[in-house]
Amino acid sequence: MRLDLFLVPLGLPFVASLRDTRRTPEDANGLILKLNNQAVEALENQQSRAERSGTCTLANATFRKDWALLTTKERTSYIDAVKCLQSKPSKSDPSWAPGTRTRYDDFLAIHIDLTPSIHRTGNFLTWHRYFVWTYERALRDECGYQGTQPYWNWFAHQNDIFQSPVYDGSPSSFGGNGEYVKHAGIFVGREGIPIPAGEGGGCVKDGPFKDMVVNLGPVRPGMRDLPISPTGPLGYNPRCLRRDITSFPMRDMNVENLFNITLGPASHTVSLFQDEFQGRFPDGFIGMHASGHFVAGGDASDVFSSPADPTFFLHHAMVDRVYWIWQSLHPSSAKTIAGTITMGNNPPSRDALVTDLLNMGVNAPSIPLEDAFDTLGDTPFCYIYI
Ligand SMILES: *[C@@H]1O[C@H](CO)[C@@H](O)[C@H](O)[C@H]1NC(C)=O
Ligand SMILES: *[C@@H]1O[C@H](CO)[C@@H](O)[C@H](O)[C@H]1NC(C)=O
Ligand SMILES: [Cu+2]
Repeated sequence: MRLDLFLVPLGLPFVASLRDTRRTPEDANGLILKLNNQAVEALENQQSRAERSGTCTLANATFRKDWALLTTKERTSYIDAVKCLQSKPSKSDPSWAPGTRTRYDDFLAIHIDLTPSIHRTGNFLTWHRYFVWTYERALRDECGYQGTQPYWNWFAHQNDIFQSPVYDGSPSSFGGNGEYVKHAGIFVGREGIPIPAGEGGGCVKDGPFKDMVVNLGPVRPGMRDLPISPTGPLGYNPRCLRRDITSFPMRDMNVENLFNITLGPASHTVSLFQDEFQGRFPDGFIGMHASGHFVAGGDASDVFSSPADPTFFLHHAMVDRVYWIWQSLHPSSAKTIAGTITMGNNPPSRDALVTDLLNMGVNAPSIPLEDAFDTLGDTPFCYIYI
């Protein structure tokens, strides 16, 4: 497959012209495509100037694609692999996570267990990068999936989220909304930014995950009237997958914000980038990362057990895509980190180190954080986004 077939020729002046005019393009969907092209071009330039080394290069990297651009057959092969993972027996130690039943649960369990040390921390971006990659590898190695991890493009279907091929309820989607259940709304973070209740709230009523059983959680549901798991965070609590899909949080997934974190003032350091990406909850600003979870509502709105919803991995692939774009366009900051080892430094803790290990539990060996900076080169990874 030739990479240049996917690229709109834009040239380096594109970034310069955005900076010069101090004007953001009007359309986030257009901007992300241009940024993606620009990121690939920057990598090509680094490679041709021999600023990059290692075995995985642009010539043999795999491509992660927009779910909307996959064929129906490609989508169903991904969904089949997810359902396969949900049917294979768990490998987790039951004395650690007594609630895990399936290989899918093994991913949910490690995310639940580590939540306080992988969000608003120095390892947030790299831990989630390795997590999504490990899941992609399990789909391929354990369930015969031939494709790559797709992403959910946040900037399409913002006004008609139920038309999104991710949530349209068809057999090649992740299903649509939950059954209507009267509830008091969904609340973001400890600050409790309110998201009005939508038309759902209950069990997902159509699509391939209609009968999915979620075995772990809830731990800290955004839908606060959901009872937390009586058996503890890693205990067995089988139930349906819940959603209350709403485009309300998408007000924070817009072109100004995308521009800000990729090329604008919030792109200048990793600290600004990751903090603006993860929202400023005291200001009522949810930010793109949390907004994507809250669009699905229900189980996805629980910071601990959000991977209960299989769309988690499409959302976090998009988070990783934006991180990858930012790294490619800011090579001098690409391998820097900021932040501590506790969520929002609460309780206060030491700074994260590039030698800290990214722990995947039974899903993959731990690797040092610094091995997850690059998606090419001599890392476990070998992919780019198109
Ligand atoms: C990519 O190509 C390089 C050089 O030809 C090779 O050493 C490496 O193993 C390849 N990597 C993958 C993932 O195919
Ligand atoms: C850009 O990010 C900075 C840093 O977090 C923030 O103060 C500012 O309000 C943001 N600007 C826009 C237009 O969102
Ligand atoms: Cu997470």
